[in-house]
Amino acid sequence: MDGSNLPEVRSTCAYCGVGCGVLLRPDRAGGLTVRGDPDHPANFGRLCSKGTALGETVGLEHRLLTPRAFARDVGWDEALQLVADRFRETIAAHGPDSVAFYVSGQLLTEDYYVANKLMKGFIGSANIDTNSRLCMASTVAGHKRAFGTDTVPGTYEDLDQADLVVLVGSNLAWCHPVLYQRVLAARQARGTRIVVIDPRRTASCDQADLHLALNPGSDVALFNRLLARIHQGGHVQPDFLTRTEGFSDALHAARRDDPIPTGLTEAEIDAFCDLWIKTRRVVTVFSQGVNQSSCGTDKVNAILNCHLATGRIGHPGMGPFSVTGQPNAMGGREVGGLANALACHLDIEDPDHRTAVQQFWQAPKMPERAGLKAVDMFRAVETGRIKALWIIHTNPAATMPDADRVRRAIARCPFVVVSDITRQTDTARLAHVLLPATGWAEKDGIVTNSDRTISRQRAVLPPPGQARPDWQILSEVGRRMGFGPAFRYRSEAQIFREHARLSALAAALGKDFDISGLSNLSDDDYASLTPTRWPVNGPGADGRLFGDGRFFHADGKARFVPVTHRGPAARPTRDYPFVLNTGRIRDQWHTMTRSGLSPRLSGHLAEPFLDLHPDDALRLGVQVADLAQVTSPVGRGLFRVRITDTVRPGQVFAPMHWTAETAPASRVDALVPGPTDPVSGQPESKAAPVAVRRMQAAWYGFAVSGTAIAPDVEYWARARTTGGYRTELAGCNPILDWEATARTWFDLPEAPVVTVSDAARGAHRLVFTEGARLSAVLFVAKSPVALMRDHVASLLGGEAGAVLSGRAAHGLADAGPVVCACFGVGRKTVAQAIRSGAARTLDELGAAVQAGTNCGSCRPELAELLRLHAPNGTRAQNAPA
Ligand SMILES: Nc1nc2c(c(=O)[nH]1)N[C@H]1C(S)=C(S)[C@@H](COP(=O)(O)OP(=O)(O)OC[C@H]3O[C@@H](n4cnc5c(=O)[nH]c(N)nc54)[C@H](O)[C@@H]3O)O[C@H]1N2
Ligand SMILES: Nc1nc2c(c(=O)[nH]1)N[C@H]1C(S)=C(S)[C@@H](COP(=O)(O)OP(=O)(O)OC[C@H]3O[C@@H](n4cnc5c(=O)[nH]c(N)nc54)[C@H](O)[C@@H]3O)O[C@H]1N2
Ligand code: SF4
Ligand SMILES: [Mo]
Repeated sequence: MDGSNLPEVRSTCAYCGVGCGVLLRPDRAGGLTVRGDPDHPANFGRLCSKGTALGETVGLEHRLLTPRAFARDVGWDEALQLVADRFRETIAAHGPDSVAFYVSGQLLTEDYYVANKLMKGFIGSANIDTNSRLCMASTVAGHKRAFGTDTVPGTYEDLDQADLVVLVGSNLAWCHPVLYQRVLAARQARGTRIVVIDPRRTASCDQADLHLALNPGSDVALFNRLLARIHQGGHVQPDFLTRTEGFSDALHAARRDDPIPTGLTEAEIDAFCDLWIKTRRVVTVFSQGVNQSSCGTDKVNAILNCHLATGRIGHPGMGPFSVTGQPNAMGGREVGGLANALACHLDIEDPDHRTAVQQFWQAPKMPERAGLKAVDMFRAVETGRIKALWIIHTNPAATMPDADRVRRAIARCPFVVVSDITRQTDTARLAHVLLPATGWAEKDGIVTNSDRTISRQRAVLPPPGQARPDWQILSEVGRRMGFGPAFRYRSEAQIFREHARLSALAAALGKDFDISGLSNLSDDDYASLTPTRWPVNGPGADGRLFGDGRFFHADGKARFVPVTHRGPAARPTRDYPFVLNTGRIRDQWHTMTRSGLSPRLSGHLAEPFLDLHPDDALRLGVQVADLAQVTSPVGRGLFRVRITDTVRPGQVFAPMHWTAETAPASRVDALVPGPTDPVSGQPESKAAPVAVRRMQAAWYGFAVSGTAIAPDVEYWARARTTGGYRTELAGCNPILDWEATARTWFDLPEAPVVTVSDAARGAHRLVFTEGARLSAVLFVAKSPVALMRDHVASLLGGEAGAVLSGRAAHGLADAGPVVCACFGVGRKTVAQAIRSGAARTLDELGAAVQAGTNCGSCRPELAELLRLHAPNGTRAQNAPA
């Protein structure tokens, strides 16, 4: 069917906190086309690989489409009544603190507001916490300590206008790709310098003038040195200092602190301090390398101290800039989604704030103390203190630290409700009640991005099956629990207006979060709302705050916080000599329930991996493509080894994305004990002591199949391909009958098979056909299977002939793993274009093979390939994007 005449609808990308505007056109067949919204102030038409591939992720195959209770499909009425009854009974028997909600920075503002209102205002407990505890909590706490409010002072324009951008614990090129492109554009336009502070050499280092590979957890020591140098050189701004308190204590602490723990040379530290000090327009961008740390809040304040001392805050091109991760991480902070917050930046432990909100909501009771933070919440589930738990829009059985323990705790909880769009996730498998939510393209609401810009998300597809928006599900449970009048919402617009009205009250109590200018939006205004940055009333007319020296502590001043180096809570030991760092890859989103559905996103990095330094690999006797067994005091995991000097000796890195659904032995959070920051309660997800050794596999395998397989072997990892799935396999026990085994795995009891075996070498190839078409193939070997994987995967459903060789058929080029997701250009294709001399720059590469010419997310990797493969004599140029 031709959908070209359907109008495009403006919405916001489903993924990261950049909050790019998208134009969506439904194709009438359940699909979508997506392009960047040229008018959206976050992206002006740009998108990254994930945004570009959104249309590939809206299929219904994996969707939860009906409510389920105790393993059977039920109607909404039964499901909602069951949830309401069980929560009410539990509260009646054990008090309001015996129940909890664990929610998400991916909820829309309206969903989030209703969840928070139900728990804090009507159930009367503060036991609602969010995955933002694993994400932004240290920044929230650091902002509050310094500014008296949790507010990001700057705007995205500051990145365009900066002369120096410092990325601290941020892999912006992969995690906020469109902002990274804005930084690169500024570099081209005004020569903006880039410094990266990260123990790892990441894609964000590609264009950096300086990369400081500091020791994990030592950021405080580095920024303390910077503060001392700022003072020593006479660069403190005396006027601005009058708007602050506590400078001398912070300076004293900074001077006493020693930069030795950073592991950096004096020359490196000097180069950084000199550049920072001499460049007035400096933006310090920080993210999870700062937040996810047992000293994360101190890291945040160490950075803020330097900006406060120099008055470099709230003016064009300068300021500290915490980039938010999830699409509505900021909105969650606005509605008070954390257990220690109240709506609209108000504080739960302030009696005036509590009373104001209670009156506004006409709430029966309000908790007087903060509720349980995520890690403590799941401990309380474990000990049985929490007896009913509702998990919404997040997958804690995979992403909480000590994930096996969390999984066991949830499994023991007497009553677990999970609202999700995906039928099977690590968490959904543990639910007594499963509630189907509408997904990104099917629901309306608001998100707030990293620079406080409020944007509309708009439904363009009908709700599938019986799915309902999260706010409706929450409101219906609220009504059935007996809180009728407070939850009689008819629309998202009505909820948003209520939230906006409440913000007027917060403003009257001296808070900066003020969107009261939006409280009279008509339904039509709401429907057509264009991106709007808060505060909508009050200060910050140019979108920036604090430039005027007005802060939100009682005396209107900012606070310096004295901080000293502590480093990670657990240090490497003889038994666990490595530090495990974890994080993200370019083309996957968290637990891959959505991005993992896209074949082109899955082609970039198709397997969980462990980056290991060459010296360590040599010492451990581990070779490229071996599997590594990683153990920590709390768990174990198996990962494909990549030997690379992007990590330092003694440090290893593994991505967070794989789960029991996609690679059950490779759940990285099973390894992370996650001690927490004492101030923010945020777990340390990036510095777990581990041991690494080579897995002694009896055999390795690689399979391609039309349907998903989940074999019962030590290791498997599955990824989507255009025609089906590819699965990596390995086992410790010899398998005698490969044909029988493969038939079980593929569920092909009768299909014709051709087997080629070299029993002496333990090598087998099994090719299953249906008619003349290839339906599944399995390669087995005693060592890691060497094979043109992407090529073999592409043969599925086609002629069976060529595959037995495992090499590209004559005349067919093997492209290698996808590097450019937009045009599906493989690594080998790129390397060949470079080696042939056809491409010496990124632009020439684009002209030759199209790679990097659409979203640009792959340009850092293309630049790396240019360096690697440039033929002798033609020095690859590091052309800016
Ligand atoms: N492709 C993709 N993009 C995403 C997401 C995704 O899943 N996939 N998720 C989104 C979300 S929710 C978030 S929170 C953001 C996260 O965005 P980022 O924070 O940029 O991503 P991470 O890879 O988690 O971690 C960033 C870096 O911190 C470094 N690091 C580790 N320890 C330290 C340390 O002690 N000091 C310093 N200075 N650095 C350290 C790591 O080596 C890593 O490169 O990404 C968002 N964007
Ligand atoms: N080791 C380690 N662990 C980490 C991190 C790390 O860097 N290292 N990062 C942490 C961070 S920063 C974050 S943000 C978390 C993220 O971790 P999670 O939030 O647990 O991961 P997601 O995969 O985003 O889970 C979202 C879930 O919501 C479902 N969903 C999608 N759309 C909807 C909807 O509209 N409604 C509902 N109800 N459900 C929906 C999806 O199917 C999926 O199951 O992980 C944290 N864990
Ligand atoms: S940078 Fe990419 S993932 Fe993030 S909002 Fe923009 S298009 Fe979406
Ligand atoms: Mo996050």
